[in-house]
Amino acid sequence: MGELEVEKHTKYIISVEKKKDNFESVVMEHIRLNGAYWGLTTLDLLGKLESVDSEEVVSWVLKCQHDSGGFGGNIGHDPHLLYTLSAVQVLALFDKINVLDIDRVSNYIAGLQNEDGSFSGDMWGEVDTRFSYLAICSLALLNRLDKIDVEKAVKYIVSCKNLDGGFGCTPGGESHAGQIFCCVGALAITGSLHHIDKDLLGWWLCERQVKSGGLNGRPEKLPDVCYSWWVLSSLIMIDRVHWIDKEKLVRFILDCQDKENGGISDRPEDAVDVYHTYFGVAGLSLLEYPGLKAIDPAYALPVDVVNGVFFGK
Ligand code: GRG
Repeated sequence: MGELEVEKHTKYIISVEKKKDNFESVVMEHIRLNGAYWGLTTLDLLGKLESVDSEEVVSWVLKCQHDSGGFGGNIGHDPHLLYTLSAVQVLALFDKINVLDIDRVSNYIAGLQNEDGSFSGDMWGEVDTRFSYLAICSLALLNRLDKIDVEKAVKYIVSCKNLDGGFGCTPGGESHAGQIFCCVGALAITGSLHHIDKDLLGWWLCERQVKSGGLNGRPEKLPDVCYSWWVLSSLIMIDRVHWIDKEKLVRFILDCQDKENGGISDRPEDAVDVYHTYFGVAGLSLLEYPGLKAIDPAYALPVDVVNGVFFGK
């Protein structure tokens, strides 16, 4: 298993940021803003954020903004809530939310709320509880939750709750750990966790741990490092994280490292990428791995960054 390869992961993240023509950069072209959030948050958790030029990052993020006020995944791309939250989070990492025209961004987000309280991800109208989380988390960080009907937003999320205690994309949709994070996160941010049966959901979530120590996203599926975030953050928010074997999960994540070139993969021996590197390090942070900054389970940002947003530095 060994230790967390902090220096190698730092080098790996910086190399992905710089390269524009390798396979990983090309397949991530349309979600580069998400990639920036994953990579930069990883660097911050590792205590290495100063290795990037913050002015360069902030000016690039602003170039991804669309006339509507929302952000695209890269310069000139269409806006979507998926990239808008990443833009807000990246700016928060550098204490630069104030460079935004906050009303313009929050009007774009609020304009995507539907009559039943749900959110569309963009102007094309797809509805998903992921988008409820993205809207609520972004507006909370922008201090503009008052622009939406929070009560209706909560009611819609609760309508996506299943008999097994979990949540799906839309009412009646299968419970999935990723959607559960979105729903629990949005309920936590809006002070609505009382809508959750914590023992029932906690039981479903802790059953996600398989023999190797890794977590899967739903029954009978393979474990994947990213669920170390989706499952663990949800368990923490409902106060049931002591129901899994933390040591075994730490071991699983560390076994997914590329110990030679840095980066973390979905499962041991697979190819690494920035997404799994982030969720591996974020999972270890939730598990209180020594030397890592603490991460907030609802806002998915380092705790000191969240405190800076709400209480000032
Ligand atoms: C700020 C951390 C953060 C998130 C933003 C976009 C979003 C909000 C959350 C996405 C939640 C989600 C649905 C995660 C699941 C991602 C994933 C691994 C999907 C794969 O699904 P399947 O069915 O995989 O291919 P399984 O593991 O079920 O086989």
